[in-house]
Amino acid sequence: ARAPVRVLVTGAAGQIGYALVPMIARGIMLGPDQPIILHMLDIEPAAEALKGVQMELIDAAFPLLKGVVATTDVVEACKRVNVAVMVGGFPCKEGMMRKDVLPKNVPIYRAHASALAEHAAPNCKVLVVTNPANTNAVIFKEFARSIPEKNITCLTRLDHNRTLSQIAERLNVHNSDVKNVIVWGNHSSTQYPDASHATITTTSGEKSARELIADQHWLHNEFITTVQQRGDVILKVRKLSSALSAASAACDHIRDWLHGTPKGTWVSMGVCSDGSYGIQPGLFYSFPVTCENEEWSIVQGLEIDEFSRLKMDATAQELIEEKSFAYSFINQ
Ligand code: NAX
Repeated sequence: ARAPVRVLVTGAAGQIGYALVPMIARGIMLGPDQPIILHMLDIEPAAEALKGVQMELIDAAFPLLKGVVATTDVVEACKRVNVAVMVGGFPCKEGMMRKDVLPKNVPIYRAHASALAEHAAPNCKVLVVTNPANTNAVIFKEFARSIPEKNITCLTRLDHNRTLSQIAERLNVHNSDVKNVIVWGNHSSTQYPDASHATITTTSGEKSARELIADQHWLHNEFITTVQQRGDVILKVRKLSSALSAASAACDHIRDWLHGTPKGTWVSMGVCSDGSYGIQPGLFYSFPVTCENEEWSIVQGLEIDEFSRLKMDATAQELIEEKSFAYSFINQ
């Protein structure tokens, strides 16, 4: 039998946590043959609720779930974990700016990153979900110097999946027939959902999405804004931010990272820029990546037209500003 993998979810008593932990326990993140020990961290005010989640996990009698650690102790939560999904933190409520949550999340990320750097299993893989996700990843990296930057990523897969679905809906095909969309940049309203390299599987072979969608105006306008603003729309109608789709995207992200992306297919992940596509090194920026042997690499050599260049630079600019704003708190 395989040794269990320890998966940490911070903020596990929150709404994404509540959707995510059963998915992990069912094998959706790491596969149907991989036993799991779940580590769940939350804070004192949520301790009772966390206990309740633990009880429900027990009641669900998941065959793959070999143990549950539910705690408000950061060190206990981080011990020997192989995968860390960072969802805990101060959420961005309706009407709040991303700028407002950043100062609240710096001390939280400092504590979690230091504890993981010291106590996690070697080669622990980290996924930052808490907003502002890209910049929290910068903060994480700063306070977890012993964790290789290759092992730190942030979630833009939800935006990627939203992009796939918008294209599928427009062409009246299933989302599994659409591949190689890209979300560039920040997980924010400046993100650039890009279908210029996307292809559609049709009965007469692979076709480019750009050719099938004759309406370039739609591709350059409504398509982009619909994806960019999808989170706000969900928040308005549900009175709560996206949770099940975020949890599902977190599973997709980790699964593809550890098990590899299918041949000829890429996904979007927020990773530390190495300067690819002219993006400032050190920014956590969403790129198209392929994964193999538990490592991601940025897809190289894609042709970038003038429209894309402007959008990619605008979202990079926002990340540069967020990063320097974050450093004003990191250096305090
Ligand atoms: P909730 O407020 O429901 O849950 C957050 C949980 O974190 C709470 O249970 C809270 O007690 C806990 N928490 C607070 N401080 C903590 C600390 N110091 N240590 C451990 N736990 C702590 O928010 P939820 O809707 O679950 O969203 C979580 C985060 O995901 C938010 O930052 C949200 O903005 C972000 N999102 C990111 C997305 C992405 O694609 N990157 C999409 C969905 C989501 O909006």
